[in-house]
Amino acid sequence: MDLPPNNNLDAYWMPFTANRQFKAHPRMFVGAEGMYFKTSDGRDVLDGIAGLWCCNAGHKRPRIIEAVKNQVEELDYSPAFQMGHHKAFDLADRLARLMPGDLNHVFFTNSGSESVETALKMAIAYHRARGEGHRTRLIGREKGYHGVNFGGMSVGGMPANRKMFGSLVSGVDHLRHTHGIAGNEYSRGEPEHGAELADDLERLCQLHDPSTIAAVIVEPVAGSAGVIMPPKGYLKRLREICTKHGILLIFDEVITGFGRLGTPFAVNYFGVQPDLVTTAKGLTNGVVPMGAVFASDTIHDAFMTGPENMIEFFHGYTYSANPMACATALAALDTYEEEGLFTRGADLGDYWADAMHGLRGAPYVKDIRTMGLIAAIELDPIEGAPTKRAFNAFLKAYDKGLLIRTTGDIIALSPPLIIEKSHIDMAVETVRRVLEEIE
Ligand code: PXG
Repeated sequence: MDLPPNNNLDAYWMPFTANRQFKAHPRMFVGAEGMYFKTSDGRDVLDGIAGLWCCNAGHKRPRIIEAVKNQVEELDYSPAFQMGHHKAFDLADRLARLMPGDLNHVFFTNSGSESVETALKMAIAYHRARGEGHRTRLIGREKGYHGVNFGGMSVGGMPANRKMFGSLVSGVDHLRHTHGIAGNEYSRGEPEHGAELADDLERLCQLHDPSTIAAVIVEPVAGSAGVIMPPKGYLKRLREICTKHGILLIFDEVITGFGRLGTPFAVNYFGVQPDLVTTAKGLTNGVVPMGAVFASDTIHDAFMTGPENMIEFFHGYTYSANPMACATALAALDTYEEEGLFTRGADLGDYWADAMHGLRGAPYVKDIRTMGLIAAIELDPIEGAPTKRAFNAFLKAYDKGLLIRTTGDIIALSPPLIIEKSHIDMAVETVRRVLEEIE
């Protein structure tokens, strides 16, 4: 392993990383192209997770490189407040056309976490704008992940991400999760059992009174907590209950957006229409940080009242609709469209699912779940040492030339959508050998 020029790994405090383990055994990338990363010791590593679920068109894509180069020469920055530039409007318009239904308004952020904060604030402010200022409560779900800022952490339901950070945002409650339902093991696509878990929202409506609830936020497919697919009919039922009680439904599509399920968005896949959608990651192919929140006409229009010289929504970021990000996103959309990547997950879905489910019976495997180009391989934990087996698998896979993600004792795979069958075969065979070799 080549160390950086000054040989010092100490100053960089790495995010969501076992810093001491990493610095004792660093894993450094020095390049990337197509489906592969190049390591500092000269090896090619197959990208099994699209960077971090974001490089949906793979790496070093010509259109994107070109767009970044041109943009930095043309307009490097443009003030986000009270000023505009053409690409921001072009991009918003294009995104609104891509998103089904009346989600016709796009607010730009710089990350998934910021998209979530933005959507939660929009929901509360929307109710207030129409005289329902008593609707302030936010409902998330156990095992949900909505980024790391205070709102998203509070509606999130991953205990490790919450427990160190005090009392969080008040007025938040959580639906029960849908993981581990008997009869749903080894599911392909939507699992059969558990739609009735959506009725948990009725329980929370009883408890808090629905008139106090502003919004429900869920990931259509939960990613970070270990790839948990919604039971058949679950999201539809959630929509119905929200509508019945005047509660907004937010889909957090930071992972599912931009082709991950074989459709442009999970909204297309499930045919359920939320009021707000949060995105990031694949929006720019991961190349420049950017997020986008989609809002329905109804929500947007509720803000567009009062004197015309007044700011309607007191929210935004210095880098909202940053020109570099907009140019990159436009080039990423071009690439996705030209290469049919929004639907490639559907075309390859059966091959992917067959390959992944072929790992049934490999050592420690207790469940496998697939949908689009996502897979979870859930392992039996080492007794008394949760997460260790999967982390060992991660290290071993990296040594064998495959990048995977692990969460708890679950292996997650979500490769670039340009993946070929031969890569899928390689990924599966590597995981199999890893499971045969680890303890
Ligand atoms: N919402 C969802 C559903 C996410 O998955 C965020 C919000 C936050 O996005 P930012 O851009 O602020 O990180 C995410 C991020 C993993 C993994 O492997 C998942 C995420 C990030 C990094 C790793 O589980 N999700």
